[in-house]
Amino acid sequence: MRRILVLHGPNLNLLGQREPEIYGRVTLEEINEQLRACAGKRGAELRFFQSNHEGALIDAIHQAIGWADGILINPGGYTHTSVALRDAIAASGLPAVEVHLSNIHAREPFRHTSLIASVCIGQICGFGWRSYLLGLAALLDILETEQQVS
Ligand code: CA2
Repeated sequence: MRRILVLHGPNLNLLGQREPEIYGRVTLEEINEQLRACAGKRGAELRFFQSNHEGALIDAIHQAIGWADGILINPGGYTHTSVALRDAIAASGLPAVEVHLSNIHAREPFRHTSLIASVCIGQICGFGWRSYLLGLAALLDILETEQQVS
């Protein structure tokens, strides 16, 4: 069974309650439910963690070492600022997929740069809550393919 740590960065706990024109009306718990359903169909186990604190997200990555096979992460605003979060993902050695609700490349210039992307397999953005499902599917596909090859 594949085990995935799902990480949600700062302010994502407000999803569905504020700025629906940018981030939609779906709540974080509804996204987690969708992910749980998808993982269930594929025989994967998920752990969820949301924090508004950089260090707490880093601690969660450290704690996932030895348990998780991969990380699905929406780093929120830390995407554009956090060398420490980037270093934690790299140090974990875990395959990670970065997801965003909005198309960060079509927004303000400061959102065009991700410090996280270069330590991830890839980045999916712009599909609203579906970005998470696409990211999970891609991560599980890659983990399953690796198992077949090795
Ligand atoms: O599009 C995304 O998923 C982002 O990661 C969201 C971050 C933003 O800083 C990134 O550039 C792109 C912001 C998350 C804030 O979430 C809110 C949700 C509801 C209301 C207010 C903020």
